[in-house]
Amino acid sequence: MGDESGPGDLPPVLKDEAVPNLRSRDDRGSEAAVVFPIKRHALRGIAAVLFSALLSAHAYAIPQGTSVFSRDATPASGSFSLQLFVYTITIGIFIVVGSLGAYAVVKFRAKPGDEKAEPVQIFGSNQIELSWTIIPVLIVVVLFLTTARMIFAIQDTHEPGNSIKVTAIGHQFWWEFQYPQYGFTTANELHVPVSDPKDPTPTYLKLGSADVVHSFWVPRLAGKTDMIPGHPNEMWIDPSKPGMYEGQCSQFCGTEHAKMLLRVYVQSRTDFDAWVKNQQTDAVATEEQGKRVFESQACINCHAVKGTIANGRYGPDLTHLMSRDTIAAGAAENTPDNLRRWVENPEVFKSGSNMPAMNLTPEQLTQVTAYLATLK
Ligand code: HEC
Ligand SMILES: [Cu+2]
Repeated sequence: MGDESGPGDLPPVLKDEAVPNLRSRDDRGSEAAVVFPIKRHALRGIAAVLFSALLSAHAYAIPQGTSVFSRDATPASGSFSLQLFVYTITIGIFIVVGSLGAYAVVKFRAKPGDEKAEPVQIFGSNQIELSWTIIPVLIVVVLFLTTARMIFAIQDTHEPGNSIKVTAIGHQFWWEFQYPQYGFTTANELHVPVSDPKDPTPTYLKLGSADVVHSFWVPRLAGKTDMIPGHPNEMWIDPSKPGMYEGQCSQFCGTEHAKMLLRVYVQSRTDFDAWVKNQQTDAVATEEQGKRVFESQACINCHAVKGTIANGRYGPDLTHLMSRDTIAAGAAENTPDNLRRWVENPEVFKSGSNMPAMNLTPEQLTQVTAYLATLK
């Protein structure tokens, strides 16, 4: 503090003199014009809150797609109950603070004749200061502890011996799924057996990345987990109902991030075993001409087809391409027509994909497509 500091430097409210009414009469003249926009903003705010409540109620009532309110596996139910707890507390805070605010706005409005009156000047209150410091700190501590407890409950599980192991690797802009126990690799569509709560067969995933950071997210089954290059992460799911569960990369990873979709097919044990058995077999090639075109092109530097010379790892494994419902990580349905259009020019479905247009002749295209269609 400098030598000159003294009462003269204090702001007027701290001085022992009357505080001048800061608003001149002229300002007050335009009050009516100010009130209306504020009302309109308030109405818009209320409408927005109601609209989002409606959306949440909808997502809550119809648990499908990628709703964060649905829960079809243990980790998702865990985060759901935590979510409810957090919402209860935060909605409670909203109601208390909102009503106090609304009460104060109505009760302490300027009334005609107030111009000359001086409001009561209050300079601090230990009780109020302490309560609005301690209560929020307690709330934050409670939220922190319950969240930490849930994170550890989900992470520190004992992996049963009969779990399915999958290594999932994020690529720009598709997913690789390796099944080390069964010795095969597939892409974009993960198959797992349904897990009966009485005799759980959970799937444990090791998550990695071939390039940038991606994030594995199937909202109905579990929270997001990042796929970080050089830093393997883990997660598990134990879906209790058969069905198809949609997911999506949830970490911006480049131009086609939005078209990096994934599907989890939860199957009965018999269906899953049959699927595994088929994935383990080599490709049966009956389209010799198409196979020759495929193997004479750069396709084999990027794609693997088990049992042939094609063993590229840069793109998805194509050994059982036709066992998938979609191509290019959900960008298009897997039909012969779409396959042809994709190989002719991947840009038609995914303009930023890392597969180049291969400039095949129409005849070569027909042959390659016929070959791809045999990879069942
Ligand atoms: C430079 C590497 C590269 C070459 C060469 C290449 N591809 Fe691809 N291919 C990719 C990548 C990467 C993807 C995944 C694109 C995505 O989903 O973002 C892909 C995807 C595909 C898919 C969809 C697979 C799926 O399950 O989603 C098919 C089919 C395919 N390629 C066929 C071919 C054929 C046929 C050729 C040769 C004529 C070929 N590719 C040449 C890299 C390549
Ligand atoms: Cu991604």
